[in-house]
Order: sequence, then C-alpha cells, then structure tokens
Amino acid sequence: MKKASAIETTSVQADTKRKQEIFRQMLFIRRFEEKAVELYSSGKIRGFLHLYIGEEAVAVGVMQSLTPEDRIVATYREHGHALARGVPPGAIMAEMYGKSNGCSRGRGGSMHLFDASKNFYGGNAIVGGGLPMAVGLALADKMQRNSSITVCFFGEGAVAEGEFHESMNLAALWQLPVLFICENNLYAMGTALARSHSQTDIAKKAEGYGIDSAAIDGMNVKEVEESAKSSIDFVRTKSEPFLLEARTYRFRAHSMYDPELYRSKDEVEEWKERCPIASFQKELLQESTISKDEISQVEKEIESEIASAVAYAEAGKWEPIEDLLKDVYTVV
Ligand SMILES: Cc1ncc(C[n+]2csc(CCOP(=O)(O)OP(=O)(O)O)c2C)c(N)n1
Repeated sequence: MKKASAIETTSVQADTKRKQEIFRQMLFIRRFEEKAVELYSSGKIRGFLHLYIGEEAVAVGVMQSLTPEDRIVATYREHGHALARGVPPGAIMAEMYGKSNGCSRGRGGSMHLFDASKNFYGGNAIVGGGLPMAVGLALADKMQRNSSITVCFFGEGAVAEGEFHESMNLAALWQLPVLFICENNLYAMGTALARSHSQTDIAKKAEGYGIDSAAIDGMNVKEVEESAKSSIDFVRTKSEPFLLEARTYRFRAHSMYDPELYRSKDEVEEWKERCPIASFQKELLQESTISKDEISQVEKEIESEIASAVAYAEAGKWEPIEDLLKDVYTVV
C-alpha cells in the first residue's frame, strides 16, 4: 500500500503532467494555424480558412473530460477542435491541401474535417448546421442506451438561427445528453452581438427551454476545463442537456478575406492582452510547473510534428479525375 506522502507526490506529478499537456495542446493549435496561414499565402491551401487563434482554451479545456466514445460536432472554425480531439495533424493538413490522404479524403477542406474513428462529426460550413445533428446523435445514443454524450460547439451567430431554438427545444423535451457550447467571440463575421441579438446574455436563452446553463471566461483554460468537467458530468449522469457559454475572442480576421472594418485595432489589442496561451504559460512558470527550457523543448517538438504534417500533405495524391462523381448522389 502506498504511503500518504507517496500518493501526494504521485498526484502532484499527475497534475503537473496534465497542465503541461494542456499547455502543449493549445500551443500546438496556435503554431499549426500559423503554419496554415503561411501555406495559404503561398497558395498551397486554397478555399476558405477560418482561424481559431485566440480561442484555443475552449476546445482544449472541453476535450479533457471527454471519453473516446463521446461525440463531437463543431463548426467551420474547427482546426483546434479536431487537433484537441486527436485527429492526426497530417490528415488535417492534407485535408486543407485537398489531397486524398486528408481526413475527409480531400473533399471537405478546412471547413469539413471529419474523423469517424474519433467520433468527430465535423466541420460544417452551415452556421447552426451542427446543432440538429448533435441532437440526432444524442437521440440515437439514448435509444441505444449508450453512455456517450454529444458535445456541440457553435458560434453566437448560430443562436440567431431557428436551428438553435429547435435543437434546444427537442434536446430538453426528449432529455438528451447534449452539451451545447456556444463560443461567443462577439462577432458573427462583421456583425457585433448587440446588433443582432435582443438578449446578449446567451446563457440566459437556455432558461426558456428549461435547460440549465452557465457563462464562463473562455480565455481561461482552467476555468473552461473545470466548468466543462462539471457540465459533462451533469449531462452524462442526468441525461439532460446543458448550455455553456464560453466568452472568448478571435484575434484574427473572420477568414482570410476580411478587412475587419467592424472592430477597432485597440479592441483587438486589449483582448490579445488576455491571450489564453500566454497567460497560462505565465502561471505555469510562476508555479514552476514548467521551465523556460521545457517550453523551448515543447516548441521544438511541435515544430517538427508540424513539419511532418506538412510533408504528409505534400506527399499526398490528388483524387483521380475518374473518381470525381464517386459518392456524389444526383439524378441525371
Ligand atoms: C446558414 C448560414 N447562414 C449564413 C452563412 C454565412 N456565414 C458564414 S460565417 C457566418 C458568421 C457566423 O458567426 P458565428 O456563428 O458567431 O461563428 P464565428 O465565425 O464567430 O466563429 C455567417 C453568417 C452560413 N455559412 N450559413
């Protein structure tokens, strides 16, 4: 039997490892997307590219408490969610290139990352499109008496859509295990929250459906992790939906084409002061959970992993022309 002090040491070590891993995951997403910007600018990645930079704490904090059997539905701003869920970076990069070794065989691109083996159900270009799908997945799990829950990420722009309200209603009515996570970054493309919502307190919208909810600081990964853990426990044990509003901010433009005329540079700079990675790093250094040397080491490892992901994408093949109509359903 282990002595009390040995148990304490083991739990401190486990906590240190866990925090270092959370830090690594957030940093990985940041560096991966910075690389994607470079590749986009050089024409390797084409189409749309919506960056998650600034919002990393939400996906990373939430994923920590999910089991491999749980299901995830995300938006078109989903690189971070896919990476945090463990979709291989090479398969994501290849998908962005449009290559056939991509996670959606090169047919989806940046907005449609998909990996059934990770229970990662996209990636969806339609604002609000993931909400009814999440309700359907949870309904299937409930009917089959599975213990999985479904986590559905969406932006505050989706809350103005009918699909949000229909999904909340049915999830509450049928008592479905769905954790709705609104990533409120204050802007739906160029439309500020207050210009499109009469009630800007998103968490309150759950009340009308009899759904419990909470609003949290989405820039603070510890707060996200703790709140997500209790919300996930709630959804799983009660088989009831829950709405978590994570207040966050995207540091970059809506997509690669956006002159950003709807917000001031000062506002963006103020939010950057609250960067979830920089603030967590500061905290870890202060409490000696990580050292500067260890951070440099993590940076090096990430750089090399991303280089491998790019090499995997470069080596991938384009889908042959004769396969163009494969899996396309149409009446000719
Ligand atoms: C049904 C639908 N309507 C409009 C659009 C065009 N559109 C693309 S992104 C976007 C804004 C969505 O904002 P939000 O849901 O807050 O997500 P964020 O981009 O802030 O992460 C809009 C309106 C769309 N893709 N789908």
